[in-house]
Amino acid sequence: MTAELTDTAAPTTHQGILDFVSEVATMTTPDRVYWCTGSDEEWVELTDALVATGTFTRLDPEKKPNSFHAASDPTDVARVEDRTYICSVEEKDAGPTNNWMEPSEMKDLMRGLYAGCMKGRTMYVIPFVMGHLEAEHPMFGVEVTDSAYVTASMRVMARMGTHVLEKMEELSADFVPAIHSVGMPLAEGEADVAWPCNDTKYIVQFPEERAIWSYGSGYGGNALLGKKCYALRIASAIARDEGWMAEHMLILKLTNPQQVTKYVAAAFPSACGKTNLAMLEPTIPGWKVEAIGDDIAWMRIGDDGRLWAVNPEYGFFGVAPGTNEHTNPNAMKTINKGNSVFTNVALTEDGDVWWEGLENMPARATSWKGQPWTPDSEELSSHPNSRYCTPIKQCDMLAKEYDDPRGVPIDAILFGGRRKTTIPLVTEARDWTHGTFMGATLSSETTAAATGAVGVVRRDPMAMLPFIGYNAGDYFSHWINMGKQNDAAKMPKIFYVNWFRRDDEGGFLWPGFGENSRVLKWVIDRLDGQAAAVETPIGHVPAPGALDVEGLDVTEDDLARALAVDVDEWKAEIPQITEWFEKFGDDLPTVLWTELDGLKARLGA
Ligand code: GTP
Ligand code: SPV
Ligand code: MN
Repeated sequence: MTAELTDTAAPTTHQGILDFVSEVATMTTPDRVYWCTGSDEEWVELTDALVATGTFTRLDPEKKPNSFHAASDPTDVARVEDRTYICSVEEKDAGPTNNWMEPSEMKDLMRGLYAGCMKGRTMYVIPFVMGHLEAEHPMFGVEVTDSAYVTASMRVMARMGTHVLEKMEELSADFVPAIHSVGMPLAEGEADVAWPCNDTKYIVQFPEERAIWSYGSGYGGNALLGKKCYALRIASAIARDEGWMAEHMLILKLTNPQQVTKYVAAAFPSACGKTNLAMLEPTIPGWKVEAIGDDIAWMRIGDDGRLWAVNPEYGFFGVAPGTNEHTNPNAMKTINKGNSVFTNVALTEDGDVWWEGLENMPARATSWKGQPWTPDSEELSSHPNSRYCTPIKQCDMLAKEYDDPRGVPIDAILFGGRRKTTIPLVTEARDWTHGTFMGATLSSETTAAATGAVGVVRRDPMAMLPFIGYNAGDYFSHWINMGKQNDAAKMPKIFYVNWFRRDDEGGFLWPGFGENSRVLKWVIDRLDGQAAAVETPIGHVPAPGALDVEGLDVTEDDLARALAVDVDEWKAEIPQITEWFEKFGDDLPTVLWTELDGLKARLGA
């Protein structure tokens, strides 16, 4: 049995959508075509079907109402960066950091894979909008997918359904056509598996055509095409053309004890703390954080010359392991309200979910791989990249500005990564260009959010390495130009943070999570010159005593080491940065070489 909803008639006269859907149906030959409405009844039908096929297990409604556990195929657990392509017309427009294939060659190859690939399945048509439906230029998409899991998840992560389709029809709107297939057709009478997928995977963006073709994976970033594929890869290419920015950034609202409000955006690589910072519960008295977004920010210059940001998403697709009442109480509250999908975590005997780092470790559970699990088991109960998928509107500390199509004016941008050494807790850039240099040279240890080795230091510019939809050299130029073409005084100040510096025993020097509010306070106070800083070769860092550590349980020594600028460690970075920049040849803005020269001179390197 497949997760099947009945055929529905096309509920639109939008010719472009009708043509797209019929073309894909002709190519992929699904048994049924179902147009999603976004209704509550549809959710019930979809989730019932997913339970019937064994993809979903319903959780105990007393614990997590209207919520489901899913376990993927063990090979389909993360983004596949080596299978992700930017198929620009010219190879140079994909740049040195993306995989590339000539678009028609890629299409021929994928048409071969797509031919008949939805046989035995339902093709779901999901009209969606990234960002607000009431935006000045709403950003529409239509995802067609043969996965009920993807359909259910898209309902949580994006504004979608009949009201979006009606608006597209009314405006005769352009849209990003997005094709997704798990790549596992079913022969007549063949039983389905709980997590259909294919060993062959392609995650393909056509930036000029603004189209997305995805094949073989059911995992979030590979399959929920509104998210990374559209809102970052395609949108970054649109943003470059139109003079705005699509970034891998959280957005938060910060209110100080004097009730002054500031807005912060922060770019950290995958699984490096965006969701946690966005939902932070400050440990310093009188400060308040409200969330606006946890993964993606679209930022445009407003009429007032400031940089205004919106979160284009509608849900959180958060890393489960490590999430608990201490590290992220607001995420816990949000998911405990229910209406959520948990993928690749453990299932407990009493119908709840569990993962490493969560309180109340169960004596027995079923691991994400479907095996009996106990605290003595050698294997993890949950995949390190297991995720919760939960509606953003359930978050009590969501700022009211989330619903404002204009977004919020950003006061500060933070870059950050996961580095055991070298990078201090916080550094302030001297100006926009220096901040762009910090972003362009951002480095971080790889995580389980993408397949491949974990813990390897790599350059991840602006935390966008896997998400820049064009030549990264041109992307750096776009960043430089955003500063040049706009009033520098009105642009956000840029900072670089690192919550992950370690001591000699491998322990974190900085306690992180809620204590990161102390760093936010210093950042905000720097904006109007209230906090003291000292100049170092790499930028301004907190002057001794300038970071509010009242009541913080950290030794003086650890604090000093967390904040330290070690000239020798920085000298060791220089050849790596040089090698990184050389990759871009003439496409690297020369001001970034100038910044590197300045850094070298200041370090005496
Ligand atoms: P993506 O959704 O993949 O883009 O990740 P993200 O950037 O939103 O990362 P997230 O906030 O989910 O954090 C990833 C992991 O880092 C989790 O296991 C967290 O518990 C851990 N983490 C987050 N913030 C901190 C921190 O301040 N200190 C330490 N030590 N760990 C943190
Ligand atoms: C990331 O990997 O940065 C994520 C999760 O936010 S995914 O949507 O799967 O890309
Ligand atoms: Mn992310």
